[in-house]
Parts: sequence; C-alpha cells; structure tokens
Amino acid sequence: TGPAGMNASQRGEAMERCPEDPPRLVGPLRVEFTDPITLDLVRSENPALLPGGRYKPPECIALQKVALIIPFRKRDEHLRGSNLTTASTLSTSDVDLIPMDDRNIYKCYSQPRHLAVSMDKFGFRLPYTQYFGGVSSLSKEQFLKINGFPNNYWGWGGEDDDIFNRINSRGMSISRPDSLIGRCRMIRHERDKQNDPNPQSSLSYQVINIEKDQLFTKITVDVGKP
Ligand code: UD2
Ligand code: MN
Repeated sequence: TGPAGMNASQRGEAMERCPEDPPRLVGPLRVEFTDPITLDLVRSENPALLPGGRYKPPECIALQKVALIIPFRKRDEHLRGSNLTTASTLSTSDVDLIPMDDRNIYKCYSQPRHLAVSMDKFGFRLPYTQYFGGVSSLSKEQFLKINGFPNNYWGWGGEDDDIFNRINSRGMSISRPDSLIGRCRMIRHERDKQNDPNPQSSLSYQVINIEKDQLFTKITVDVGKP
C-alpha cells in the first residue's frame, strides 16, 4: 500500500505473488463455544468479502484458488465463523470443526492433506494412523487421480476410510501438520437422526436452490433416499 492508501493494482503496477507463508498469522487461536457469535457479527468483521463468500487479497496475487466445501444437513446452528483466510483447490470440512491454530492452512499440498489431526474429541491425537476424517484438502489433480469422493455412502461412517484407501491405491501418501498446529475443536453433538451406520448406494442428486450470502454460497441439493 502506498502513501495514498492505494495498492499496487490501484496504482496500475504489476502485482507480485503472495508470499508462501502468510505474514499475519498469529498461531494458536482461542476457540470457545460458549462465546456468543452470530453470522451478522461475522459479516460485519469481514467487510472485504464478495458475494458468495469469495475473497482475494488486494495487495498480491494469491498462490492458490481454494474452494472450502462444508457439506451439512440440518446443522445450520453449527455454521459458525470458520477460518476463511485460509483453505485448497478443494478443501472439505465437517460443519462442526473449528481449527485452533491459523498456521494450519487449508490449501492444497504436494500430497493429499489431512488437516484435522488432533481433535479434542480424540484427546488431541489421531484415533488411528489411517484416519482421514474431519477436514482434508486435495488439489484438482489429486482429486481426479482418486476419481473423486465416493458418492455411494448413506448414513454415518466409512467414507473417510474409503478416501484414504483411494489415495493409497493411487500411490500417493497423506501429508499432515504436526499435532500442535493441527489442533481443532468439535462442537459437541449427538448422532443425528437418520444417520445410523448403514452404507448403501446412490449417485444422483438435484440442485434445489443456490443462495449467495456475503459469507458463503449455500447450495441446497436433494440426494434422494437410500
Ligand atoms: C466423523 C468424522 C467425519 C465423517 C463421519 C462419518 C470426525 C471429526 N469427523 O464425524 O469426517 O467421517 O465421522 O460419516 O471424526 N452432517 C450433517 N447432518 C447430518 C449428518 C452429518 O450436516 O445429519 C455433516 C456435518 O458436516 C457433520 C459431518 O457430516 O459435521 C460429520 O457427521 P457427524 O458430525 O455427525 O459425525 P462425526 O462427528 O462422528
Ligand atoms: Mn461431528
């Protein structure tokens, strides 16, 4: 930013690529679910967001373009201010998981990334080495290489292990942050109704509605019934 408060692009200069390590990270974040938070508060704290929850840095060219996908059903109350400053070509997250350190960057890496490595619900350790649940990121190339996510799981469980096996069988390995940077908290909840352990199959869905909010794009789909 120059003296007149303009950035390079406003002054008509060529912008440089953003640095590999974001300069304004703070490290550990305080994540307490007792603090009241509303989407209006998050909206007012993020005035630079473009419709649909898009963002690009004004002072440099972003190194990656990342879509952060949060699949959810009947969990609107869990949609809190998640970390929008970070994320990968494709980064997926449970609706109820909040990162506790902003150095855990939700972007894509040279290998498929597992980001939720140390969760309060598992005593801040991996439940098992092959665990790939919670939050993960893949580049478009990595995603195509594993032929996408399995879309034939209904109910709870199994799909994360399936993705792990797809990655392994394509000769890739999992990359992870260390267990301090990879800490996250899960909003406590009971198992949802109609989400019993019960894998069955389907492929088709219908887009019902697309809503562009300042903070996010909400795509409502009908996936039918098992
Ligand atoms: C674990 C994994 C999760 C997934 C799941 C098995 C963790 C932290 N996460 O989640 O990644 O592998 O097991 O399927 O271990 N959801 C809804 N509505 C529903 C049901 C699920 O929105 O009725 C979404 C929502 O984004 C939720 C996610 O699916 O966070 C995972 O479901 P969960 O939170 O009920 O299950 P959990 O915590 O055991
Ligand atoms: Mn959960």
